[in-house]
Amino acid sequence: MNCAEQLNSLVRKRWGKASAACDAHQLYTVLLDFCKAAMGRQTHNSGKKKLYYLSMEFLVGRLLAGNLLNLGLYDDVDAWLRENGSSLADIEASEPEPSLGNGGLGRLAACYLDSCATLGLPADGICLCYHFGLFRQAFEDHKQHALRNPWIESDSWLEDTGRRYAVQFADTQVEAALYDVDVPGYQNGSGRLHLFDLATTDESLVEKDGIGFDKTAITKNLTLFLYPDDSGRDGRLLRVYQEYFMASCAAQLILEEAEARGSNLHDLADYAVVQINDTHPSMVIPELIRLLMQRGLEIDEAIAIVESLCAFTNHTILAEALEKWPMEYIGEVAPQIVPVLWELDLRAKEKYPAPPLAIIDEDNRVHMAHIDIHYGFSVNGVAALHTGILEKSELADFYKIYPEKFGNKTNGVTFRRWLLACNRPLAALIEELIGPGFKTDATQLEKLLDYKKDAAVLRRLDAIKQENKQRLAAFLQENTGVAVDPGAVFDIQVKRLHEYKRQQLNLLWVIRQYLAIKAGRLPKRSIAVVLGGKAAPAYVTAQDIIHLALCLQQLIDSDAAVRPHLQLAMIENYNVSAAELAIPACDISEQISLASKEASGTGNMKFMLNGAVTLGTMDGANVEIAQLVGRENIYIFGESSDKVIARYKAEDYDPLPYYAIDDIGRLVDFIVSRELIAIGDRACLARLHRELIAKDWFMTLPDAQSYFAARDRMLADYEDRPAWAAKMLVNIAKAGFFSSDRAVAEYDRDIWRLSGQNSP
Ligand code: 26Q
Repeated sequence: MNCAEQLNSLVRKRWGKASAACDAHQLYTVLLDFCKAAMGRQTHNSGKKKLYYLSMEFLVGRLLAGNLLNLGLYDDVDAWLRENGSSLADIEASEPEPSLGNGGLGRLAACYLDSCATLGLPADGICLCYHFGLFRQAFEDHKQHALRNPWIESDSWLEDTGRRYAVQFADTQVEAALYDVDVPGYQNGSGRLHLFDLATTDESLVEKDGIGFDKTAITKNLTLFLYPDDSGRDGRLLRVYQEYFMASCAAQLILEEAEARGSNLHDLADYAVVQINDTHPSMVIPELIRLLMQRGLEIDEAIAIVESLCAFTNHTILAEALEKWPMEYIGEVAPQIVPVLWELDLRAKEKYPAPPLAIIDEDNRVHMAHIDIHYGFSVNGVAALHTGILEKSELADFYKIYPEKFGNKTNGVTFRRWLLACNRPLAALIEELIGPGFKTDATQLEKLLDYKKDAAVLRRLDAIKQENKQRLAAFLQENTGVAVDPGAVFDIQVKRLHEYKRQQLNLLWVIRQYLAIKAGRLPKRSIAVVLGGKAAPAYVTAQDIIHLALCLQQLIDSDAAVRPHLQLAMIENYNVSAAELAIPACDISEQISLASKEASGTGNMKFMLNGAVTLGTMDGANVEIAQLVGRENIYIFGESSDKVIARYKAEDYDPLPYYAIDDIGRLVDFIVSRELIAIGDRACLARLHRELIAKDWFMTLPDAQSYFAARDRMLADYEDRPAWAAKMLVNIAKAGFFSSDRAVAEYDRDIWRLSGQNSP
């Protein structure tokens, strides 16, 4: 039977009718079964040694299209759907989107699983099965509201493995249920994502119209949400429960599987390697030691084994994001690991008595990163600049004692999802020009440079961008109500809301542009500014920035004199699916974090790969993008990370002198203008205004002038259409370095060492 015949027969079996008579959801369920059956026929990558990628987040996004693509079924299925009056794009809308991550760190984990599967590496991801994931964002009264995001249906990608694990908390024992999601590699290979759920989780605990619930009912709430509100003690304690629950499940699974493959536990490091994705899974270290001792090993040996097993990735240098849990919390959650932590701390202090190196500080707080660094064999940052800052400042004391542990692994993204699946027309053009080799060897994209002066190719590149803009404009109309001009320059900033990412700087430019248009200075071409991102529910300034964006959106959209020249659209509930629409349509990629604060960024790589030109600071991986494409193909502005770091050290930053320069003050004051206050909430706008002039912790104002100048220059350069298209082409051609295949191969070469140890 060919693919269409198989599908028709599946439809008949399941729904008792012809395919053409099915609705989208019915077709979706059949495709889910079809895809799962195909994945079931694949053999999982296997070998003696296996990687366990531990992460509290795996932001996988929708899985149908990507899985079909990797399985080589995409074109056949799409053709079959079209014969039946539908298309994959229609069907995809029926797939609920899991939101098992906040942003970059979670999406990175998902990209890495795709690459491990593709490269044939035996690697499984381990995470929790959050029933409602990260909240769904809804806008009401120009403010963010948090709703639950249910995604588990009776037909789903989850497979119940039937495996159950006991996890001991201080006052009760709970049962963990293991669900698996298969991860097919591109054209070959496959891996798994293990999701642990608490068997007794009770969804009815959650209030009807929001995300509130009893934080203390651990046996009912443990796997309801990702990273619930942590502003109070109960919320923080729940986070520790989640972390220990995952660590304990992971440790049990690792030992069980290693023994099943023939390990006697003394040789565990020949069978397993653990990558700890930021500090959230760090309790796996004391838990593994405890379990090894329970199985009869001496403490010295147990510690030595775990030291040769665990590797740590740091994703942030923001002090407030570094986890330090009160020992009291850990004692309340899992008293059995407390003596292990004291022992680890004691041994570290005997060798390295300096207080900044301690695991447990004078206030009895446990520094999670310090466990990983002392008792792991590898520490890596996620971009060259970031690793350098870790070594030179943030973790300098550790770098001095363990220089051999440190290394850089610049992030990467999977080109299957972020080019082949989300931008089919561009992928097809590239294949026509340079052949299919780039799909498995991304460095081959460089061959595109041969077409830098080929006017016909450049025109086609531009036409594809145009087609993608049309598609995004239709989505924005639906999602935001704003009618974006498809002929506009598309300027996009989509990412989590955070002051250091400086969405507020972007909005100051929008205000400036609005005022210019009001004063009769019209841009050559209309400009569509697209924003998107969620803010942590307890993060007031981030909520205020969203409020400002939504107020500005209404101000501009309701002004018939401005609307033809400037549009602002803030995507509601920005998620992976929205990213897949926004990124291919982008002309100007906003990567404007305060230098030194964005560890790497990965959106910057996806935009570049899809032919957007970056407007950015010398931060994170932007530095490496600039090196690769050259200064004529990127727009850099703002102060250097060295200068920013020095400023923080001097503690003498004052926004007021910058407020006084040129028209900056006028733009900042517009936040509390009559026009905006008429639309929004005076208190929120005034609070944001005060924040910017009295504090401005992420130094928006010193970079404002150079940002405005760079953005204006970019818009002017955009008018030389062939020259701009050549910049697009260079960006695509140079993106190969940012493939997660390269990143994962580096992890394997320097840290995991799976290749060579395993049979293919
Ligand atoms: C901390 C304490 C308690 C609860 C939660 C957390 C927490 C949760 C999520 C802390 C941090 C995160 C997420 C961090 C993150 O996404 N970092 C991003 O990682 C990307 C992948 O390496 C980088 O590209 C980004 O620069 C970085 O911001």
